[in-house]
Amino acid sequence: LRLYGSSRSPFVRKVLVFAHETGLAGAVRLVPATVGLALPDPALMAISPLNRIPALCTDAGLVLCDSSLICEYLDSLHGAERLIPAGGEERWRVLQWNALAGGMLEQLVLWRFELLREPAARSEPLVAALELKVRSGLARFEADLPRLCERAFSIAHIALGCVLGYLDFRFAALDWRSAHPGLDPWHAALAERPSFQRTVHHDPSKT
Ligand SMILES: N[C@@H](CCC(=O)N[C@@H](CS)C(=O)NCC(=O)O)C(=O)O
Repeated sequence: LRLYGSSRSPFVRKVLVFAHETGLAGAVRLVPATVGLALPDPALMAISPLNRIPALCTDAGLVLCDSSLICEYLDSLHGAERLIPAGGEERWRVLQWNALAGGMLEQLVLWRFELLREPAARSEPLVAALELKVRSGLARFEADLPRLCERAFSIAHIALGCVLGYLDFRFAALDWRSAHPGLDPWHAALAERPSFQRTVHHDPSKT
């Protein structure tokens, strides 16, 4: 399995954590790919038409271009307990949390790209709206945390862990721990898992 991605991407991290948790990390080879929202890369687009990472290419020639879709595929490859429940209320709860976390990551990546623009070109109303939405997502997760903790470990736990990890990586100034102290011990425990330890964000341009 070839996974196009970067150690900077929270969506790629989600897939890599999922692969570790399902015992499939050894089967996934990371192929470095760098993306920019306004810099479509024809080589990447030949694999991933929307120029997005992660993209997974299987030996059978399947190309999957969305982190949740890739996780669903990986979940079909192992014999242990599924990290995406197959059915019932459990499935929809977990997918709802995963969707919320995925949406927050999309807002954060947009926000990051906006902050990389020249200050004069930035849209302050857009930045303010992105911050509001991310903070609102965090508040929802803090309120939902007792219910999340009651459930078996799943893609929802991984996705929320990737949101908080990405905030630490790119948005330290947001100081999410002060506003949402309830999430802090949960995240600290999650970050100790080998799957998270082995996939810590890294920016090669800063080393
Ligand atoms: N919904 C997608 C989002 C993936 C995504 O937005 N990836 C970013 C990098 S973190 C990207 O490739 N952006 C480049 C672009 O949109 O051109 C997923 O879950 O994989």
